[in-house]
Amino acid sequence: MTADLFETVGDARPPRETIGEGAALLRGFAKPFEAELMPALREIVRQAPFRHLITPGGHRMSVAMTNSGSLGWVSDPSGYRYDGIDPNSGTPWPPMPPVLRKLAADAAAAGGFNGFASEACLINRYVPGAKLSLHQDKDELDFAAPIVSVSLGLPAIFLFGGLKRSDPTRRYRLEHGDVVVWGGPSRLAFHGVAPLADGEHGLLGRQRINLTFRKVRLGAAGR
Ligand code: MD3
Ligand code: FE
Repeated sequence: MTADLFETVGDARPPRETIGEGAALLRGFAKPFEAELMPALREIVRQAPFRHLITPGGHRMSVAMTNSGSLGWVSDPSGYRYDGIDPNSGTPWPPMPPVLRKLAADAAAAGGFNGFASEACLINRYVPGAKLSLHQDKDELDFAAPIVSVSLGLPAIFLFGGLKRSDPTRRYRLEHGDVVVWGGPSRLAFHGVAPLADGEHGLLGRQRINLTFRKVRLGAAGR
């Protein structure tokens, strides 16, 4: 009766769910980090405020972004790239606080990837209506390392597709504290986020924050 186990204990959200080859959904994994995480994020945003990047196609993204770590993801009319310098301040991105580093490494290990040393933490902020169109994350040089994503605040509908843009997508509701580890063949899967529904979150108010931890460079140990 193992198939009935989750029903019998009344848990509709098992703690670890395999949602694709190399992709693990860890419900609530970030909750124990919450108390340390929130002030650390506030400090990053103080040093490098959220901004709406312009895509190479000239569109202003509805999601606002900033970064922490030795590298940050940026987009401007000349293209997408990783850069050690925040173009808004002309200074390095705020360093990755130990609590972020540990959350990413612990989650990666729980997802089956030991020794994950992330160099970049991209921080996305969604307000109601903001969305992220279907895309692949392929501006990194190291596809052997996973990407770890942490959802905070309002819930979002995450779209998870295949290796081709035209592949069908599955929908997952990602809630505050949920963590997903995307490695192996899932690393290059198309994915996106549906327009954020309005709501009010007890801790974060009317927004969703998503952290994505990335190892960018080949071979180099993350810093
Ligand atoms: C699947 N962020 O920043 S996190 C992104 O919720 C991004 O803000 C979304 O996609 C967000 O690039 C989704 C989940 C995610 C992140 C990276 C992936 C899923 C992924 C890389 C490969 C496959
Ligand atoms: Fe992405």
